[in-house]
Amino acid sequence: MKFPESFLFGAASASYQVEGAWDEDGKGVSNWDVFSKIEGKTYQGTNGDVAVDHYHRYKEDIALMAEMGLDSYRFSISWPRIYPNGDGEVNPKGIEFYNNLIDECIKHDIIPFVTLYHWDLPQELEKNGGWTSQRTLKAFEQYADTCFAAFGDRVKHWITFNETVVFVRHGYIFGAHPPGLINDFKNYYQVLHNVFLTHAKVVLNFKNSGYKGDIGITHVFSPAFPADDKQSSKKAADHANMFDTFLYYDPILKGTYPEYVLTHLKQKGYDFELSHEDQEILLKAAPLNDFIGINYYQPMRVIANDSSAARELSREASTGGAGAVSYDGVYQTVKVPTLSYTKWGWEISPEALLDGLHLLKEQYGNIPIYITENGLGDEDPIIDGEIKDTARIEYIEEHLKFVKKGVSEGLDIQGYFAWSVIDLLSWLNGYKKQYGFIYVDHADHLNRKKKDSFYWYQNVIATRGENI
Ligand code: BGP
Repeated sequence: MKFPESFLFGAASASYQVEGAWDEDGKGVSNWDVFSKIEGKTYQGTNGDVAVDHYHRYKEDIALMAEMGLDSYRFSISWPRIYPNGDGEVNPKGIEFYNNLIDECIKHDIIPFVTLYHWDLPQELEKNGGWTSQRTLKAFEQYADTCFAAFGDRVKHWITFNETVVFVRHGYIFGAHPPGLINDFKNYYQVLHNVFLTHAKVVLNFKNSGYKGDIGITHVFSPAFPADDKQSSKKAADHANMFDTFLYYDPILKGTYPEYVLTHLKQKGYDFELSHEDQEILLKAAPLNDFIGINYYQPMRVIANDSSAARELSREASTGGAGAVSYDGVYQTVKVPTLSYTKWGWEISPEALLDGLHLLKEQYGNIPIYITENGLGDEDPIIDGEIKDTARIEYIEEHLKFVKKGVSEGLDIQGYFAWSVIDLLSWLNGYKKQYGFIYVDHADHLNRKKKDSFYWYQNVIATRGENI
């Protein structure tokens, strides 16, 4: 069986992780430009000042994507390039850059799939309260409108936010992303709600303005499964799914928050402001019928946290490997010796992706889905100058097999974007953790080189995945 003709084979990136040119052509400073320069926050002090210089090399990169045969390129717009201060004056050079990038994609028959927010917030807004402040929420609506008006004639697929729960949790609980706060639970839940509300408003604005195209949101997806058959582990997995999946899928797909979560938050004094008007807006924008983007890397195998162990707070502990106490202290993720893991301790389980998608279908019906990220972070072996990333090929092939199975079972999966199209800056793991089909030589002027996986994916796309 081949994948349907309309299925998009793509690959992804994000502005801060690829562009560089951090202070060029009128771009404002982002929160990551500042945060990455605080000692100890990133791996070996790496930052995105230059990244892989996609800003200057986008033509070369898109030509490579075209050679690979990509149907679609998912990239994000850097908000401070468009609005250097978050709101106020538009930077024409920022608009020009994304016009060029989009036109270059279209010239090569590559569909641009655009994320509005992949974590680089204008520092001016961060400084003034970030996502806790009404100014930021308003400014995002304005920024989104500006992008729809400038690029909406050519962009037909929009993602409002990338992985809300990740940037908010890392920012307000783990101290590992800006604004670098630790255990600020009250703001954590309030900010989650602020972002979901802003998403809903932007969706309604988009629809009411009559733009053509689809608009969705991308969530990380880490379904939880009990690590053993103890009743306490089952309960822990249910709790994890409530707080780590349904808490952020429900407001988008149902327009409400899970009662289980709201009750817990009230008991702990972490309940957030949810006005009647906000509730109406969430309900109006839900269910989000266009699509939901899913970033899938790994599931969680969990047991109850019976000890008094608290979560360790460090950059390393925030990089997602199994074997940590949950952020709320209720459960622990565990490494199961019989399962396989990446070098960074992320479980490799294509089966859990499909099981998880069925779980979503049970909860929300057969919603249109794009897998907006999936891939293997590795240190690729270089043998005689060739990049032999066999492990990545196996990883993606196995996941695509289960995606195909899902399609054949009737799940509405409309596309698959590998993370990442090119080696790029990992937020907390620098350039050491590679994900791309295209290698970037940091010792030789950031020259690009095709990996084995490049040729493999080229063949998958050309044959519409028939041999997978
Ligand atoms: C997702 C982010 C991506 C990317 C990816 C891999 O959470 O949306 O931007 O970073 O994870 O993560 P890492 O680089 O930590 O391995």
